[in-house]
Amino acid sequence: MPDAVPPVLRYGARMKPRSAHFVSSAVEPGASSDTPGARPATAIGTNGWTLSLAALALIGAAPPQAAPAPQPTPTATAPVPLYTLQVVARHKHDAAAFTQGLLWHDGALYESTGKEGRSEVRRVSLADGRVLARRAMPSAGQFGEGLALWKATLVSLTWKDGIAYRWDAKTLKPEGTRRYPGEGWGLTTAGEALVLSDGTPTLRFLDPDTLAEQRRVAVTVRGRPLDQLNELEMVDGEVLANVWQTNFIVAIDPADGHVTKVIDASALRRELTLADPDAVLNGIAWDAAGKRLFLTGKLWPTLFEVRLVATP
Ligand SMILES: [Ca+2]
Repeated sequence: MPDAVPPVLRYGARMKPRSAHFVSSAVEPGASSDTPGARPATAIGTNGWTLSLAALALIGAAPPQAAPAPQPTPTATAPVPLYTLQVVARHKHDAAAFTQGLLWHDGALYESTGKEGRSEVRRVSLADGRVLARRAMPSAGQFGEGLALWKATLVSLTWKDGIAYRWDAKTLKPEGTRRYPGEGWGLTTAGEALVLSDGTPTLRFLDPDTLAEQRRVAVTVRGRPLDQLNELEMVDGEVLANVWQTNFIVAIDPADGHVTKVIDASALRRELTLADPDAVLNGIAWDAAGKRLFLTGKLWPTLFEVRLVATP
């Protein structure tokens, strides 16, 4: 097996021979997914991630590894419950939207989209998927990423430019910029902070006004680092995160970063016959007042309202 296999896959492979078969067949020889800043399109097959993440959550702990991180607590290494989804409703979603951020506010969905020249922030009707208002990124060369709401202001990320844009939530009028170091992937609001993912296992907690870093946590599944965290949403005190290029969402304890739930959303992806490998699950919104959880993906024609279902 190539050394480039991400740690989470290696651990999964050690735990169960069947996982090793899937992992080795899903990774191209010589492909690297550990390169900082890289977003490999083909290095990791969805099957490898899928099986290994489920195995990691549910099967006994991997052999101890030499690791510089502090010893995880017993809670952080306990088996992680696996959930599936029940679809409550299906809504239209713009199949041309390369969804990077999604949230619910004031009776509508707000969405940020990616790709150079196609990156926007939008207000979207839940009832029919219509784009009610839209603003393009100021620079056509920028690749839009995550989106969060702070008071009456939307904050959107760019992938590699280190620039966050602020937008009036009512009018989508631009309200200036802020800087942050490193890449921007997902963003959500957690109390008095914004939480940013950047493809690594780290979640950064930022001052919502200045984006100065307040603190950070390392996200772990049973004590092992989990990277590729993408779109985020704060739901009932936990941070939900899409794991990029998989059909999995994890729930993360924002206090210490340990994964408390693994959610298998593969049924949604299966329902949509999408050939484009970029058309992955990415988009989580939570209507806190209505207790409604919405999921969609990049280039998906459907936005799902779902409920979590515990597996035996
Ligand atoms: Ca979100």
